[in-house]
Amino acid sequence: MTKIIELIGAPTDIGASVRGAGMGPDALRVADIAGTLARMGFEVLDRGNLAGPATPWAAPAGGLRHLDEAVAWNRAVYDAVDTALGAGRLPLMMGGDHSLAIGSISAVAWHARQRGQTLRVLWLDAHTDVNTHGTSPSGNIHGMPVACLLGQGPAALTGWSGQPAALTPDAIRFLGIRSVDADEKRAIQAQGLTVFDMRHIDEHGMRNTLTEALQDVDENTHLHVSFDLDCLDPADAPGVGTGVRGGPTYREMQLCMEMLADTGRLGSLDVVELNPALDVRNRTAEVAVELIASLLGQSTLAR
Ligand SMILES: [Mn+2]
Repeated sequence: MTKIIELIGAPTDIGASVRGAGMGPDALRVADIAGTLARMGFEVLDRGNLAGPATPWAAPAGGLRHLDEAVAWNRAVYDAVDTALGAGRLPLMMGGDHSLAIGSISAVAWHARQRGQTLRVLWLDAHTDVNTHGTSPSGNIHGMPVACLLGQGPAALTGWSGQPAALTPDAIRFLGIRSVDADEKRAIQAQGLTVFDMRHIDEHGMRNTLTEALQDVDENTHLHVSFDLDCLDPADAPGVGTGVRGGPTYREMQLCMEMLADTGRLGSLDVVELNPALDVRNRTAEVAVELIASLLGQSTLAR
C-alpha cells in the first residue's frame, strides 16, 4: 500500500440538499485526521482546501442544480486526485458532498486504466446516488454521481476518465443501502448493479457481506472506497444532511473497514457528506477519523 497519504479538502455543498457539508474538511482536521494517520506510520501531506465557486442556492435548471459550479469543483478535485495518483500517493478526498466523487473517481479510473489495473469501487452509503437529471426529484447533483460515472449524466459531467463511462456496472458494489427512489430501482435492475442493502447485511451479517463483495479483488485490483457518512446509522453519525435510520452500527462499520484494509488493495478514498452544522460536538468527524484509521490498517491486535 502507498505510504504517503495526500489530504485533499473540497469544502463545498454545491451538490447537496442542505447547507453545511462545505465545513467537512476542517471538521476532519479538528478531529486530528492528519495526526491519527501520522501516528500509524504514514507520511501525511495536507494540501489544504481546494478553491471553487460559492454555492448560489439556486433552483434547478434542466433538472440540475448548480451545474456550472459543480463542474468547476469537480474539475479541481479531478486535478488534485490526478496529481496525487501520478506522484504515487494515496489521495484522501475530504468533502464536501458526494457529487465530488465524479471528479475523484474519474481521475482514479484513468490511472487504473493506464496501469492496467482492475478498478473496484465500494460505495458505502444509505443511498445509491444513481439518479439522473431526468429522474431526480430535486436536481441535487449529490444524488447523481454514480449515474454520471456510468456515463449517464449530463455531457458536462461525463466522459472525464477518457472513456464515455468511468465505470462499468460490474466495477461498483454498494453497501449499506436503505433509501432508493423508484426510478433508481429501475436503473439498478436495468444495469445489473450489485447492491448489498441493509436487508442483505441483516440476513447475512457484515462479515459474509464483505466476503461476498470482495470475492474477486486480487493483486491487480485498485480498490477505491467512496464513504458517504450517511451510510452509518444516524445514532452513531448525526452530522449528515440526509440521514436515514437503520444503518450499520459503529461496530459493523469497523468490521467493514478492517476487512477492506485486509485486502491490502486500497488505492484511494472519498470521505463525504460530513455536515458539522448538524453534528454534535464533532462526534461524526471523530467517528469518521476512527473508521478511516481502520480502513488504512489500524487494528486492535497485530493479526
Ligand atoms: Mn451518497
